[in-house]
Amino acid sequence: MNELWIATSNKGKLVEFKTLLNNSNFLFKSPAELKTYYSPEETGKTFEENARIKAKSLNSVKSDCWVIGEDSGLVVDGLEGYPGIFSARYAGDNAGDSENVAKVLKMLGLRSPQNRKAKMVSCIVAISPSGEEYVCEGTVEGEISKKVSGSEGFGYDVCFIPEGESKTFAELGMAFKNKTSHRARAIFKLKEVL
Ligand code: ITT
Repeated sequence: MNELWIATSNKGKLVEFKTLLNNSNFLFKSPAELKTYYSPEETGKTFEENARIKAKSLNSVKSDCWVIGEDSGLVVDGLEGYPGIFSARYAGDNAGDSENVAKVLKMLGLRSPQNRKAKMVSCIVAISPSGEEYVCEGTVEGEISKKVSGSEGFGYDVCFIPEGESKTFAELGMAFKNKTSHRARAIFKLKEVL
């Protein structure tokens, strides 16, 4: 079976990738299985640049397989697009999900008038065994909740209400999220190139 290497150290992302790609003919691998790979610094200015940095870094040690890198995050209109590409480190380099979420709610609470419109973005860069590169992006529109709610998913799922719903992704659950999320939409495009 062909190997598909997923350049992420985020367990929540990895579970979603495996679920969403599960009917494709690949054996999924991740850098945790390599002793020689270190997560690259995300020095890009866009989701796409950072996804490419991750994909290329893993491709440099796994060039004979399909490799994908993904950069994702939350873009909040009322925070001028922040946390955006800084989503993983919004509350500081060592911040965890709950601290990042708390900072988004706090920063929005300080704004008047409040604009809670937001979107989640997933940008995947895939590199084929012959070195061709493909970019697949997905977004889901929504808004930031007033308080955290729900227990499924990861990251900002506890404070993101997708458009047309009144509950957060974390309350709506994984089956719902995997049908409608930014990552589901990006992976739908990815499946066409794999
Ligand atoms: P890798 O770079 O190793 O893939 P990471 O967690 O650092 O892992 P990113 O740089 O792409 O990943 O940062 C994404 C941030 O956005 C991180 O804080 C996630 O928790 C959050 N995020 C990404 N996808 C999300 C989702 O589907 N739901 C909620 N939050 C999400």
